[in-house]
This record gives sequence, structure tokens and C-alpha cells, in this order.
Amino acid sequence: MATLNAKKRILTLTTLFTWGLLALPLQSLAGNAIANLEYQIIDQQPHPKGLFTQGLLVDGPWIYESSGGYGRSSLVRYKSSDSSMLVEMPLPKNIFAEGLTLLNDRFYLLTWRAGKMLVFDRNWNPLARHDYKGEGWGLTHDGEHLIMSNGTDEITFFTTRPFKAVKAIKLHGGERRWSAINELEYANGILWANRWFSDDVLAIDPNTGEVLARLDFSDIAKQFRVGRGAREKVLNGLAWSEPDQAMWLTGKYWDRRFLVKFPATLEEITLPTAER
Ligand SMILES: [Ca+2]
Repeated sequence: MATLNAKKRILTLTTLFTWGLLALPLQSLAGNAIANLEYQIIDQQPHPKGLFTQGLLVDGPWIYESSGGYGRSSLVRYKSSDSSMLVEMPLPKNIFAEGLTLLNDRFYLLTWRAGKMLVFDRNWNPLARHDYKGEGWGLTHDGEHLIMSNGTDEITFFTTRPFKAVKAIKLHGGERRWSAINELEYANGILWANRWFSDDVLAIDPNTGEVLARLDFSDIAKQFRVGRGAREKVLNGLAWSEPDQAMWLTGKYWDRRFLVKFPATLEEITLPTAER
């Protein structure tokens, strides 16, 4: 039976390779190693390189971005197609902007250690502020809940009205402990997360916290870790583009952003896991 199962598994994987859906290194088939997904760069555009990128999101023709740091945090908007028509709104000096998301015409912005989630309307007029516990790092939503990382391996889900933490998941899988989960992006039932100081983006099951697969963007990221302050110029900022079915990604002080395509549905990602 073991041989038959193994044959079946090889056949299934061969089929996936043939479809061009997945390209898995052989070592990912052993044990509980996390599968590495392949990606393709399908577009690249200038990125305002003064931005200490935190949150990134696509809304229609626009990209919205939050930029961090005390005394220099801001909200930014520019055209997704060519980075033109840039508008930047400085935030109060005591605010360290972190993750940003847009749900039901409201922007939600984290403020790192201040424990305040700021709410703005579409024109960036302040509407409300909510308290959260611990640190606020990355932020996204699944259409119903705000989803927040706090720099650990834990991710918290909030309802918006009332603002309330209703669920938390812990990352697991790959026979290791996960930490420093940062920028988030939810798309097609998958939670994508980048880890601070890592070039990896993880595919996470939002129901269980299981790490399903990994994208290694070191080939893109390493070209930006040069010059003054090289250490700070990490991969940061994930924004799903629905019409492209692809992800914009950039980094802190990067002068480019990249539209990357990869297996991005649960079916494409979980098939190999199910066959193990
Ligand atoms: Ca994002």
C-alpha cells in the first residue's frame, strides 16, 4: 500500500508540475517541511523610497500605504499603474504608524506600541479610535474581521462593531516555532504574512494557523539591502491585486515594487499537503 500511495503521490505531483501550478523542491516532500512555492514577476513600478513601509493595500486603481517612525509617520496614496498622483498625509508626531487595512469604506491603522487602532473615512478624516492589547504590527481583513499580527506567532481577529477581539490563532507547522509575523494580506481564503527581517512570505490557514507554504523572495529583497541603513531595508508590504490575481510587494525604503504571481488558491497550495 505504501508503494501504491507513493506512486499516487508522485503521479499527482507530476500532474501539478505539468499544469505549471506548482514547482516544489524534492526536499519539501520529506517530513513536515513547508513547501516552497515558485513565483513570477509580472510587473514592477517605482516605489517612493522615502517610505518606511508598514501596511500596503490595493483599492481600485490606487495603492494605499502606511509609513512608520515617530515624527515621520504618514498615510500615502498613489496610482497602482505607475505610482503617479502621490498624496501623503503626515500623522501626528507621537504616532508610529503600523499595519493598514480598508474595510467597509473605513481605513484602520495600527500604532505599534500605543495600543490605539485609528479609524479614518475614505478622505482620511478621523472617525474613531479603539484600544487593543499588546503591540500592533500587520493588519488585514477577511471581509468580516480585522486580522492583526503583534510581532509574535499569534494572530488576532476582531469584529469592528463593536470593536472586539473574538478569535486568535497561533502559527504552527514545519516543525519549528514561528515569530515576528508582520505585514498581512488576506486573499482567496489564505492569510499571507511576511516575517520581519525575513525574505519569506508565508501562506497560513486562517482557520487553524497552519503554515501551508512559503514564498522565498530573497532574490528580490537582497538587491535593496545595500548602502546606508541597509539593515532596515527589509521586505515589507503585501497588497493583493484582485484583477491581476497577483500580489504587489515592496520593502522599507525600496525604490521599486513588484507584482508577483504564484499558486494562490487553497487548492493549489494544499494538494501536496493532503497527499503526504
Ligand atoms: Ca497588506
